[in-house]
Amino acid sequence: MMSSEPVVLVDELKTSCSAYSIGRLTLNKPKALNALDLEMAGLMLDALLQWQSRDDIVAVVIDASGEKAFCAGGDIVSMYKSMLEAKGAIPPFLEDFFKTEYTLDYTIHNYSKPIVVWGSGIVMGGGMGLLCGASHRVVTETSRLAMPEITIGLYPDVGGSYFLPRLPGKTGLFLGLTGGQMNGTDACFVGLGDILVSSSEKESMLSSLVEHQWNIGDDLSEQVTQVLKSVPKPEELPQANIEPHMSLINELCSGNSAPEVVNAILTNNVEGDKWLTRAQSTLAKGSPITMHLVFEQCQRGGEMSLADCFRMEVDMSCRCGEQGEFQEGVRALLIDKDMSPKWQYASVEDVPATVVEQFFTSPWEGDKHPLAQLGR
Ligand code: QUE
Repeated sequence: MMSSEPVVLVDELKTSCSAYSIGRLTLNKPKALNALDLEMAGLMLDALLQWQSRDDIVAVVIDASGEKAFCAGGDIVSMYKSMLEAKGAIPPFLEDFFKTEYTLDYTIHNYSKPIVVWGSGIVMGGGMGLLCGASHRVVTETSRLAMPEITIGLYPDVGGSYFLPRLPGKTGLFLGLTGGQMNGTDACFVGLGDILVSSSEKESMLSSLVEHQWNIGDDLSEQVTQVLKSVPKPEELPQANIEPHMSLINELCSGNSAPEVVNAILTNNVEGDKWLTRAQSTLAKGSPITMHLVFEQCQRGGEMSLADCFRMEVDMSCRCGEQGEFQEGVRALLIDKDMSPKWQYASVEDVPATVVEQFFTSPWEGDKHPLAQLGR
C-alpha cells in the first residue's frame, strides 16, 4: 500500500486584492471521521504558530474532508495500544499526545487573528476542542456536537473543564454526564456556535472570504463576522432540544454531589422524550468513575483560568492512562466491540473519594509539568 495522503491539508488562499492570504487547515482522514491524531495536532499547531507571526495572513479557516464529520474525537486506538504496553504506568505517548492537543486547543482560544471553524456534521470530543476556542464557530443543519467520553471511561477534556461550567445554567454538567447531543440550534443557544448556515454553502463561504476587500487597518474579526452573515441559512432550522429543557436540566443538576445529580437524572420520567431518553441511557451505561470526574471538573474548572484547566486536564488524562477504566472503555467500544465495558465500580455511590482524588493529583512537580509554560 502506497497511500501518502497528508493527514492535514495546509493551504493558503490568496484573497482578491492579493496582498493578503487566508490560512486553511483541512483535517484529512475522512474514513476515520477526521479523529485527531498526534501527527495532525502537530501539523496544525505548527501552521497556526507560523501564520500568527505573518502580517499578510488575515484569517484562518479550519475545515475537514468529507461531509460526515468535522472531527469525531481523538485517536483512542493509539492511546489504547500505548496503555497496553505501559502496563499501568503513564504511557509516554499519552503525555505527548495530550500536551500537543491541549497546546493546540489553547492556541486556538488565544489566537491573535480570526479563526473560522466549519463545524458541520459530527463534532465530538477532540473536535469540540478545536471548535470551542475559535473566534467564529460555524454550525450547520447537520451538526451534531457532544462530549461523549462517559461512554469510554474518560471524561470531557479538551477544555471541557473550562467551557462546560460556563454554559448557561447547569447545561455543561448535564451534557458532560450524559454525552447529550447538540444540533446547530442548540449549539447557538448555549453559545458554543456563533452562526448557523446551510451545510451546502462551504464553498460559497470560502469564496466570500477570498473575495472580501480586506482592510488590514480595521478589526479583522468584525470583517469575518460581516462576511459570515452573508452566507445562506438552511431552509429548515433544527428543532431545539436544550432551550425547552432548560429548567428541568437546572433542577436535575442542582444537587451537591455526583450521586445526587446522577440519580436525579436517572430517576426522572422521560417517557416519550427522545432526546432525554437517549441522554439518560448514555449516563446509565456510562462509567461511574467518569460521573465523579465530570462533577468535580465542573466544580473546580468554573473558577480556574483556561491555562490552569488544561494543566489539570493533562494530569487527569494521564491518570486515566494509568488507572484502567479508560483502557477498558476503549476495549469494549472500539477494540473488541462487545459494547460491554466492565466498569470497576457497580454504581456512582460505590466509587471511593480517594479514587476520585487521585485523578486530580499531578504526576509532576511545578515546572516539570508538560504544560508548565502555558499562558506564562
Ligand atoms: C465516546 C467517545 C469517543 C468515541 C465514541 C464514544 C471518542 C472518540 C471516538 C472516535 C471516533 C472515530 C474514530 C476514532 C475515535 O469515538 O472519544 O479513532 O475514527 O475519539 O461513544 O468519547
